[in-house]
Amino acid sequence: MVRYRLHCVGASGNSFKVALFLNCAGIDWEPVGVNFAGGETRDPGWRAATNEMGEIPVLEADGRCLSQSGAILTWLAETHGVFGASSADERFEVTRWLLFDNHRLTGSFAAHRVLQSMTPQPDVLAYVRARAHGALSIVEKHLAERGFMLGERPTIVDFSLVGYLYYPAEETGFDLCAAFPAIDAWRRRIAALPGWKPPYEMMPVGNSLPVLRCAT
Ligand SMILES: N[C@@H](CCC(=O)N[C@@H](CS)C(=O)NCC(=O)O)C(=O)O
Repeated sequence: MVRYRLHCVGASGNSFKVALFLNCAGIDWEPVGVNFAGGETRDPGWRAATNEMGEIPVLEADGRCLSQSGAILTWLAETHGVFGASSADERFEVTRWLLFDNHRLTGSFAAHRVLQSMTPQPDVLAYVRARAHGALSIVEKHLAERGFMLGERPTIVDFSLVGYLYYPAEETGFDLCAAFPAIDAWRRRIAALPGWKPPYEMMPVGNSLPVLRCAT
């Protein structure tokens, strides 16, 4: 029996953050598809049984349903002793960047990806795009001086921040290779880790978020 079950959909970069940890750590897990487009996460029964917050990812572990990718990553790193902080200072840095990722990078980059599929008001899209560009620029500057976010080894901070950055440019609206060379080199370093796979291969399950899928 597998130890972990991850409730997810292929298009969910937040789920990919957790899947990436599990695969790179060589831990046995299986994806559990969610009918996202069909409203499963809004169903009161799903919320009562799986996640009262109505969100994926949810990691089923030891009879518990864990949610919030940053909290799950922290728990996994502590439980398995890999990809986590190795000092009090690093623990502070991990928390700092996980919060930055959630409210700033993923918070705008993922919103932009969904919004551009829904043809919103151009000024709304422009605002979210500028927020995402600003967050990417901060990460780009940080990575210009180091191999990974906390130095020269990968940690859960990298898995969190990179969560949405392997989806196709046609889908995200950002050509990272051209505009953010340090981010592009960093995501290639992460893609070279044993266990890495692109999101739709890692989580070939579930029912899509409203995003523009390209052919590949
Ligand atoms: N901060 C959360 C964000 C999770 C999240 O936004 N998940 C999306 C799918 S990628 C979701 O389930 N959204 C449901 C909703 O917004 O109603 C995390 O990191 O796990």
